[in-house]
Amino acid sequence: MQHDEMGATLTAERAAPAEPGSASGVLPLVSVVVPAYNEARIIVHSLEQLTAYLQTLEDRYRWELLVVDDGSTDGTADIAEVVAQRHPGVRVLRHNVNFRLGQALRYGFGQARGDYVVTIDCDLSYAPDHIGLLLDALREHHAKVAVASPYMKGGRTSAIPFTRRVMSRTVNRILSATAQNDLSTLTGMVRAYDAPFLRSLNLKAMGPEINTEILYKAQVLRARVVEVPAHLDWSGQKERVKARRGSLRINTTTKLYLFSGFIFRPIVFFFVPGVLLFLLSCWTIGSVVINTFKNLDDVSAGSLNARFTEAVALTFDQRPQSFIVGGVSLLLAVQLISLGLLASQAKRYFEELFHLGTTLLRRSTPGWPPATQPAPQLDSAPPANPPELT
Ligand SMILES: Nc1nc2c(ncn2[C@@H]2O[C@H](COP(=O)(O)OP(=O)(O)O)[C@@H](O)[C@H]2O)c(=O)[nH]1
Ligand SMILES: [Mg+2]
Repeated sequence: MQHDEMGATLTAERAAPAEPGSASGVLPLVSVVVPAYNEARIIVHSLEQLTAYLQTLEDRYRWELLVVDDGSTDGTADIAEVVAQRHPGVRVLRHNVNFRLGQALRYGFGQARGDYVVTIDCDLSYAPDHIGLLLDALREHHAKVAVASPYMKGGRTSAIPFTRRVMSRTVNRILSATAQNDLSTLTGMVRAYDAPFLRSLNLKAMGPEINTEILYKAQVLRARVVEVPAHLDWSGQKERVKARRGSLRINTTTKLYLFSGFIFRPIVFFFVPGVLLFLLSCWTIGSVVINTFKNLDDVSAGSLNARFTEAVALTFDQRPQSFIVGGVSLLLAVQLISLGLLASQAKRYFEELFHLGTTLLRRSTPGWPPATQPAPQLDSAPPANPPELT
């Protein structure tokens, strides 16, 4: 992804990223957010695995684990509460009704107190040790987002049903192409985030498309996003695969993600068909013109104007469809290309506003800039070596 020109102020703000907790000698706090919807069958096992893993990180991090039960009807929250009694680090947040994944994650993000936030599936289709890998990558690269990526080089998948695998890969390829970044997995939820960055994003998505919304907004802000090769493994989920309402849900999610592709780069969706239609219109109108000139020799003598009119009429008699196809495709091409230009202009306005809004939000956050970072010296001369952007 690009990580270049932020506005000058934000550049200064993003310089010299502080290691959370490093100044005070307190270990950084990691908030692991686990959304759960009707996971009664596996929640105890998952939470035990996750807490056991998080305990192995305790020499480097403090942690809290937030389960966001999203109106489950199978008692998931009550069961999770039992686990929370045993582990003081576990908290259960509840929605009374199902608000869907995006809203659940946003609720979790709002409640998270950590310096870092990690999101992970309740079914542990990504093993808990991805948490450590993601946090390491985030800190090592001074990134704002680290994404677990089964689709990058070095990543892999196991036991994913064929249609699901093909669909997921295809959607990710399309998104990667439209987003013009070098990420391979844009739809995955298993990620680590720099918490202040995440809180500044003003997220809106209700559903799973929150995952692409975050990446899109990170791209607008030129934030650094890194990928970590991951292993997506469904081999422990045979029952689950059978039980799920499968295709319907995948299809809805696919549509939402493809719409995210449109948000990433709307111009592609108008421009490409527009240019194709324009080529078609050039071809048909071109053939009409050539035919008309050929017919010019065959029509009876008269003024050039009269001959030309007759030649056009003759061409129309010979191939009326070319006139219709050429005319309609030209009209549509002009419309689509104009819409593409308008959409990209609107996107630009949105990005400017989002950039401005985020800057204001960050500046109005109490405690900003963090004590561990030097306040930006707006009056001083720029540093000889520009700080690395993150
Ligand atoms: N809070 C919440 N979590 C959900 C919802 N749907 C799915 N999840 C959780 O999101 C995670 C991923 O869901 P899953 O069904 O495994 O999706 P997949 O791995 O993408 O096929 C799991 O932890 C689910 O419990 C929802 O509507 N609300
Ligand atoms: Mg899953």
